[in-house]
Amino acid sequence: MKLKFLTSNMHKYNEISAFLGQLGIECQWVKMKYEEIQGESTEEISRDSAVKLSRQMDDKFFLEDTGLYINSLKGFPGPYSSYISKTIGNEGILDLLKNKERSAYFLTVISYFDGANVLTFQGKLNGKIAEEEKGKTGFGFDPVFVPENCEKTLAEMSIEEKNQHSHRINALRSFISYLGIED
Ligand code: ITT
Ligand code: NA
Repeated sequence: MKLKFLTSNMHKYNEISAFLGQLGIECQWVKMKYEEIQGESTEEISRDSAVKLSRQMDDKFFLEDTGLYINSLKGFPGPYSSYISKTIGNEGILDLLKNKERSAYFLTVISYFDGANVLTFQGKLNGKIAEEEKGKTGFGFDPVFVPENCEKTLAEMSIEEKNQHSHRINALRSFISYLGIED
């Protein structure tokens, strides 16, 4: 079996293809940077992107959108995660959280175009924002995110370790279970 994953982000591709590879599923990288709407939820951004791209793709594909939701900031940056990562970055997040409660979660919404319709699948990872940046693997907010029941940030983990409980892989599990594949 083969699945097409549309993303500009090599790290996302590496995580997803490592997991699918173990199940004997080939992940084909459609490397493409696309315009996203500034939606009000990760779900809306993900779905809107897939609906628009389905008009120019002649085959089934999936993509995903991910956001970091910080509870004491009422879910910020959430759907603004791309912008915040590019502007204030991890240092800015740490500054905003001085003397604040640090629990947070990642949310990934996979949108799958099945040739006719777009279906969505969600995955979540609970955790907290670290006191300082740590680790060199991964990307984005990984150096400041410590998953629940872990001592390390996601950036101190290998892809295999991150994949054991990540938001992205939780969404992927729900997606492949819909396709009738067992992991
Ligand atoms: P696409 O081409 O797939 O859209 P992207 O890098 O633009 O790739 P997103 O819009 O989904 O991806 O990501 C929003 C922000 O969240 C962005 O700054 C990412 O670096 C960050 N991010 C996404 N997934 C992450 C993860 O697993 N760990 C840490 N940061 C992540
Ligand atoms: Na994106």
